[in-house]
Amino acid sequence: MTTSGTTPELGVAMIGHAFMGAAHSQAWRVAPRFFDLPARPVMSVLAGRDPDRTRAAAERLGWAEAVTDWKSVLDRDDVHVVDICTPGDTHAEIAIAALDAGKHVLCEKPMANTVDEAVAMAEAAARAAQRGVRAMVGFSYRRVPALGLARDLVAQGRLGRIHHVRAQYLQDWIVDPAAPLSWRLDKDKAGSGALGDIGAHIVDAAQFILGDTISEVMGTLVTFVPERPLATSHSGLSGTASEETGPVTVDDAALFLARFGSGALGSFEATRFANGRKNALRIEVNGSAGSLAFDFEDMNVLEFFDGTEDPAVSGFRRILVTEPQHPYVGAWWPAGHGLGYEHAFTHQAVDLVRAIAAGVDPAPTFADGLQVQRVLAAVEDSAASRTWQQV
Ligand code: 4PW
Repeated sequence: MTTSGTTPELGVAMIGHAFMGAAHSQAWRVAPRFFDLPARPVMSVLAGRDPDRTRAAAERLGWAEAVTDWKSVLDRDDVHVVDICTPGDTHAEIAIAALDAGKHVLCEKPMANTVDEAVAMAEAAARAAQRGVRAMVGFSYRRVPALGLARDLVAQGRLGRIHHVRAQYLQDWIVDPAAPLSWRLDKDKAGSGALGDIGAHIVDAAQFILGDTISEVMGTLVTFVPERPLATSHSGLSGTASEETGPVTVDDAALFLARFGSGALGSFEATRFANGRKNALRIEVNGSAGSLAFDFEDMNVLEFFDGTEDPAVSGFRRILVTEPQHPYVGAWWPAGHGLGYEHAFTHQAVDLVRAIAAGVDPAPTFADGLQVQRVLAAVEDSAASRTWQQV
């Protein structure tokens, strides 16, 4: 951190400037304006491959400088945090180099493309932590206030002993066979398909809410459309299709059963073929004393059933998670005004800055990211062998 005036400054270098880069830029820009932070993030430099596109993105998203060599940011004294928003195939190299150079790291999910890469990253993070350098994985949905409240209710014992977790992440952006081959459909770039891109989010969300980890899985993977038009350009999740086609090398959908350490049973479904479902991250938890349910398409609501109430008047109730008492909400608007997709990224930036200033490891750590990677790998092994696999 650099001290200028009374509040120390935390220089940020972001690598990558597409969909996730835009979400992270918004977070860095907004976090110090709404939250009382112990250090002020400064959007110092944006790194990307193409000079013109990187310069244009830096201007649009609010970065002071643009560079094309990400390694150059590691030598700069005004850079304290490296924020990795690139596809998964580059996460390990960038994160390990940044941590070894003494920079704090925020890395988009899934943390890596393979367990071996994730192990090396977790080792680098453990080495760095001894020097006060912090590393965090960008599982942003755990920063949605309703999921924070869900975790609090479970931790308070309001659900009793947990029996079931039912988690789904449903999207439909490639249900059309003419949708182009984005990098998210390329195993070399993305590691896996729906499994790693969105399945990783529900694995993290479920483990976060329960405060428990998955110990065993049995799953299957499917690729419904094995060949697609190549993409000539990318925009958000989609892009423009060319005449030429290429193979889809990842899963379109992933389905698996899971056993948690506590004995709870889970079912997980991640698909980009759920026609009509745009970003439905859903999770239902059933315990001996109650249940809760969440759907990201109605993200300011948590449904809660209190099984200890008089059955004559009990039932699921919709809690509007927009009160100042709810996680993160007090920093925003008056009660009832609601938050959106981008706020979770702001909360993520806030938690990282606070952890760096406090000298503690920010959750989810790289060890947590490695554990999720092991779950994903176990699902792939299970799909290949058609057997239960230990995580
Ligand atoms: O991280 C996720 C992405 O890779 C996002 O939160 C949603 O799913 C939107 O795109 C994918």
